[in-house]
Formats: sequence, structure tokens, C-alpha cells
Amino acid sequence: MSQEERKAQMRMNRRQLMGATAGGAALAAAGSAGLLGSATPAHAAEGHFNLAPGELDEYYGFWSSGQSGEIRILGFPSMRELMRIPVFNRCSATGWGQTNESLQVLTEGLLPETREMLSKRGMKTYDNGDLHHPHMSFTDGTYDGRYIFANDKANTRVARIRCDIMKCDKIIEIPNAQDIHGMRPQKYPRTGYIFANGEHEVPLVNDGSILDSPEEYVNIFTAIDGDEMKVAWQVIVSGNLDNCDADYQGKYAFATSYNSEMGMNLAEMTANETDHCVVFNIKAIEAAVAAGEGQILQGVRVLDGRKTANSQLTRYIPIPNSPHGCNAAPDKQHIVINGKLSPTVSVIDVTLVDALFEGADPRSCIVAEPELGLGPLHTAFDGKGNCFTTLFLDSQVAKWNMARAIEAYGGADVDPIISKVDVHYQPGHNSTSMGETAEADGKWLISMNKFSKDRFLNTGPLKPENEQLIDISSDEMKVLHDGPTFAEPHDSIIVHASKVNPVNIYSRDDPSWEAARQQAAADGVDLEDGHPEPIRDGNKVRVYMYSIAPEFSLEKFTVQQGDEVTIYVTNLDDIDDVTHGFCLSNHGVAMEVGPQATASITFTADRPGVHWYYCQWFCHALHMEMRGRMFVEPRAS
Ligand code: RUQ
Ligand code: CUA
Repeated sequence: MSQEERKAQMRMNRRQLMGATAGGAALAAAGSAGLLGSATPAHAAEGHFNLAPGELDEYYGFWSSGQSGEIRILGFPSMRELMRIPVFNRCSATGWGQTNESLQVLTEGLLPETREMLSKRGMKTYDNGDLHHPHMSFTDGTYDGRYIFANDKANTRVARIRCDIMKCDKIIEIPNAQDIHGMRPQKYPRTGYIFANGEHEVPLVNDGSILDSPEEYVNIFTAIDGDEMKVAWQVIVSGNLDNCDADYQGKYAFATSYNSEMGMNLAEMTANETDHCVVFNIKAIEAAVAAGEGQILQGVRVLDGRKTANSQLTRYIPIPNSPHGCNAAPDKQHIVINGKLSPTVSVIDVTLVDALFEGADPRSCIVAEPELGLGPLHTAFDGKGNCFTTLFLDSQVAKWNMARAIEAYGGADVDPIISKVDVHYQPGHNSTSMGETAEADGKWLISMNKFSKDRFLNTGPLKPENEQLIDISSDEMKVLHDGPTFAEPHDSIIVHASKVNPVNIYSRDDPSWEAARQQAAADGVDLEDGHPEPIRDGNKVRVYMYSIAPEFSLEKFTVQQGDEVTIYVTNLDDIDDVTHGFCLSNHGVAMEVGPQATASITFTADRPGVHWYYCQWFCHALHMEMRGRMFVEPRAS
């Protein structure tokens, strides 16, 4: 039978079964309901979060997962988890961290010394991460639906997620820095740069020649070119960097900095009454890079922006005390710096920042410093002049008015605080709907609480976080919903669904499997036709098959014990929601193959015998029958 006849027969089987069996009919119906559903306008009136079955959310929530290393997509405000995007973690379901395509993403941006260290441990890449901050790319001050960027505090990396397919396509390890914490995209004119804070200070060439000499440690602020996913430049700073944000003018980036003492233990780190917000002057930095100033270290231009350098690259604004969150308001004019150990937040007016670079007192750009309560960590905005600050120690969110805070700082007898609401318990980040863009809409606030204690059934010593949905459409904030989540969503963004337009099936031209395409071409194989026999190349064997529900094009193939086998599966189904999988029994081999995608996986076949492979993604009424055999011939002794 020719390839074309074989495919025609497989498609025929599929159609008959889809039409004839109850399971098939149900599957087909589910597919079309999905299509209709996405065409139905989402409706979520204010206060309307308890969606009826089939009703769609008004927003996407992109949630970090902290030490789980992934990104989660939630429907918002229903708070239903829709999807997980593996990034820095290893994912059993999708094969992320095992497929050749994901390993390319996970390994190509590693530093050479990291690769060497890991290979000595038999590893290709890290399999953990600590993903704190997911943020979408911007154009003209609002989300543009291209990418999500996210940091890995654990292994000093920055990742990019493509929003068309909701998969990670680039990860880079940041040289010279240690532990990327705060991370934000440039808001204007577009992203552009991704600003990434190196939190933990280390010797600038951290090769063991300097150890316990903290006075020689530095912190590094990094700008990444988000289009190329390459480091553009780095600036050495004084003090640890915590969170950051960019202005709406494209001129400055701001980073909170604690431990101006450069202490090595808690007492030393918290000794000073004030620390800093560091301002980075993007034009001045770009000019210094163009002029070849500074030094090249690990292939990156590194400039000196320390306090002692007295350069035009940075300014250090004194802020009480160990500030944490750094949030640009949608009024495009104010940056809120959250005091953490100080009960205050400090408000910077960006229109007064130019003067700092002309010699003005660094504090002259502070236009408000309201006292809100204990432990202010992060602030979100409603786009109507109000701000919402989490108070970690008080377990509250404070709603306060920016204009009134500025008047009060000027001496007027007004109270900027509008109301407070109890949250359960110890809130860290918070986000409002569209709140980190110029299109903040003032409908919803999520308070991401670090402790849930008694709010849910007891799950043993390890308890979920509690994310609380709060209606902010009126002065009085209303907690409407408790949402448990596993370790440990730090941060989230709430993006109007109109900004995000993922595809339903892959394009066959997708760059994700370019390496597979090239290998197939070199082997004279068309990925969409597969190949009836394994292609042998020494002890390397390549097996090409395609799938059309509920069949793989190969029902069996044979390799020799000890062969390094690569399986390429191309999913020829082009219907929404028909993902297949390839799972090889007793080999620890499994992957997702999306509709119209090619995915591949490489392993050593070292177990003589018969090994079934099966589709591990429920795709069809005859999904259980979607399987085949790998024969492994014993090595001749
Ligand atoms: S931080 S709880 Cu990693 Cu975003 Cu403030
Ligand atoms: Cu294909 Cu299950």
C-alpha cells in the first residue's frame, strides 16, 4: 500500500469511528462545542465570577508557580486552572525536559560551565526552577499578546513563552549575575528590553579566586533583548536588587534594592534605616555601550553603575527600609516603591527623574510617602487613581488614593487611605485586571496570600497558598472567593481575553521542530509520510512515524539492543483538541504530540524484548487501541 493509500485508509477508519461510536460522537461533539464556545462573546459583569457551565472567562490569568517551575493559565475571574506551561521544570505529561525539541530550548542558552557541571552529573539541563514573575510583552504601554517572559531565581535564567501556542521557546542563563529575581518587560515603545535583577551578590568573576571577601561582591542589573533572547548589556550596582519595573516613557527602569549595607547576615542586611530605589538611565546606558565603555565579561558588556562610580547611568534614591515591590502606575507618571520593613510606600514622579541626572537631590522626585500599615510588599492599580497595597504583616490590603497621598505629602490634612480589607493570610503579590498596563480597568484584584492556615481542609503540614478574588469596583473591597494553589504562585497578571489569540492547531511550518525537519530531509524522509523502516546510522536509529487517530503509521519496528533510538512522531490530525501522545513502556519515555506537530524523543534501547508503545493522550474512542510494538533484538554476544 502506498503512503497516500495508507493515510486515506487511516482517515477513513477515523471518520467511520467518529461517526459510528458513542465515544467518537461525544469526542466530535466536544470538538465543535469548543469551536462554538470560543466564538461566543465572554460575558462577565462586575461581581460575576461564578460562571455557568460552558461560559467563558473575561480574562486570562497567567500565574507563576514559584518552585514548581512552571506557568499556569487560569480563567479569570472564575479562577479555574486551564493549562500548565512547563518552563523550568520537567513535565511527565508533555515530555518537557525529555523531548529533543524541549531539550533544545532548555540547553541552548546555558553557559558553557553550567553544561560542563551538569554533564558530570549525567544531566543535560537543570530540572528545577523557581519561577516568580510572569509578564507579558508590551506595545505602547499595554499587553500585545506576543510573549510572556519569566524569571528563574534558582538557576539565574529568563524564559520566553510564545502566546500563539502557549509553549516556552527560549531560555537563557544570565552570565555574571546570580539569582534573577525581579523581572519586567519594557512598556514603551515596545518590549524591547526585559529588565532582570540579579538578587544575590557575588564576585564579578565568580571562579573561586574571591571567596569570603564580601566587599568585593557585586550585584548585576541585566537588560535582555526580548526579540533575540540575548543579553544586551549589564550594569554593576551597589546593594541587592529585588523587584523592578519600567516607566511608560521608555527612558528609565527602576529597581528596589535592599541590603545597601552589603551585609552577609540578617542583622547586617537590615541595619540601615534606608535602602534604595535604583534608577537606570536607558539612553545613557545605551550610549555607554555604543562608546565601548566598561568591560566585556562572558561575552556581555558590563558597565559600572555603582554609587561610587558617580556615572550618568544610575541614580540611588534613598527609600525606607529594605523596599520590595516596584510598580509603575497606569497614570504613566508614578512609580510606587513598597517599604516592606517600613510601613510606608514611596511614590516617585517620573517627570522629576530627569533632574536627578542634572544634580538634583535624589529624594526630590518623591512626591508622596503614605503610611499604610505593616509590611507593604506590592501595589496594584485600578486605573482610576487608586492603589492597592498588600500588607504582609497586617494580613490586609489597603486601598489608597494617589492624588490624596500627594496632597498629604505636601502638607494637606487628608487621609489617603480609602479602606482596608482582611485577607487570609500574609499577602505577597497582588494584581488587578490589566493593572500593570495603561488599560487598567479597575474591576478585579487578586491577593496572593502566602499562608492559608485554616481556610481549606487540612492537607497535612504542607498547606496550599490562598489566592483571594476581590471585587474592587466600589470603595469597599469585597473578598468573593478563596482559591487554593500549590507551590507557590508568587505573581500573576490578569490579561483581557481580547489581547490573547492562541491557535488551535500547529502550523506545519512551526519553527519548534526545525531540527527534526532538517534531520528528516537529510534522511530523505518527509515527516508527514514517515518511513516504513527504522533508518540506521551506525548505532543510531531513527524511526519516523505519523499518527491519525486512532493509529500510528507504524504498528511495529525493530532495533538492536544498545541502539540509540530517536522516535519522530508527526500528528496529522488537524482537528481541534486531538492531541496524541507517545509513551514507550518501561523506558521512561513519553511525550505530547499536538495536532499538526512533530515531536521527537531519543533514548537507548537496552532492554531486549517486546515493548509496547501507546498513545497516552486520550484522543479517540479507540485510544486504547492506539499502540504498537518495539522489538529489541538481543545484542549478539
Ligand atoms: S517577590 S512577595 Cu519574588 Cu515577586 Cu514579592
Ligand atoms: Cu492518540 Cu490517544
